[in-house]
Amino acid sequence: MKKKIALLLMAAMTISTLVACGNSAAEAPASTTEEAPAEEAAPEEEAAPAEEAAPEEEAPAEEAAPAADGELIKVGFAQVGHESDWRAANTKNYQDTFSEANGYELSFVDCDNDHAVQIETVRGFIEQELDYICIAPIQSAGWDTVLQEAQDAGIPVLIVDRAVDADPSLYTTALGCDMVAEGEAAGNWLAEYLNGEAANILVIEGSVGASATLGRTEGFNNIVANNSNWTVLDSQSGDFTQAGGQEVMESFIKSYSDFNVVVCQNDNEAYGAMDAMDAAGITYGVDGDVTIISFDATHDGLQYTLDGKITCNVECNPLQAGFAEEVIKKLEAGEAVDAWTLVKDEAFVAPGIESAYAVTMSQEVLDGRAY
Ligand code: GYE
Repeated sequence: MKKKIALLLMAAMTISTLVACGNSAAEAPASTTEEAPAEEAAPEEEAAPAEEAAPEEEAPAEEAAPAADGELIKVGFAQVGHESDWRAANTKNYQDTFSEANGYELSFVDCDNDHAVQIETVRGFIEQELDYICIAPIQSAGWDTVLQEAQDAGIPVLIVDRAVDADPSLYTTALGCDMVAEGEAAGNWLAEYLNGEAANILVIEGSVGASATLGRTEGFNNIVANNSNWTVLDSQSGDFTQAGGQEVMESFIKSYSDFNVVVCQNDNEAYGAMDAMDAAGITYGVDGDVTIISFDATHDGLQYTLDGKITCNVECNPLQAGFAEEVIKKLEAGEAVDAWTLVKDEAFVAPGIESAYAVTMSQEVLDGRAY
């Protein structure tokens, strides 16, 4: 790329990767804007990922580097935050993929679910004249100005995981799961499962304004509209966190006594919702009064599906960095890239349930889970 000023020196002395998140959402620090993640030092117990990914026996960076000239390719990643297990898996996947051993210098910033921090992070990447910028947008609105700035600076931008509302001509490519299709899969499975039975549904949404939330809500509501005996009693944001899921479920339990379906827009919210129902003596799962649907299908989420607690779990695969790397390799080679790459996913249901929309869960499926 054209902006390789003093790169050799920087490659030798810099690991700009910053880690502001733990491996588990449960360890997540409280969110404060003062603690802008860019300034946080990596916690001591966490080795910088570039070091993790480069054990001594591996080929030296020069040999593995995709850049023709052997220089490290500078990639900035403005990550959403550390709200969920899905996010932790996604972060690790980026850090493993964009390692020094693989030929990259990754500037990773955990934006702590703060849109303003994320915009400023991208501006920082532009000022640092990075070669590529990956953005997992916290919210879909409000991107035009900074995307224009990146374009004016000639830096390719990859919109990853979630989508933006901006004109696609303002960024190079986008990749991720189809959130509307995920919501529809959940709805279609529920219709098949209930087989005409009425549903009083409570929805714990993800973070407000996130495309993952908007898409899953839209998709699910498309199916609700086809089922005249389904009612969505309430729909509130649990911010994609376990604490948020618990809080929203506790307030639902106070307000509604007659519900038989709870839709949680990610696994962590489902864990919180289960805690709230346990505390209130409400039974759930294949043998209980309430059917829980979740999204993400992370390892722990699928364990609950195998155990019959989360009856249906709609996957969103967090291992997406390889798709981003493929785009970057093509751009490095001067090749054209697709405007959009779909990361495919599937749904899973508890043992004993056969579905046209989902795979029946087994120990084998769980064992094969990489995240
Ligand atoms: O479902 C949730 C995470 O954007 C698909 O964000 C992602 C969502 C995922 O916090 O767990």
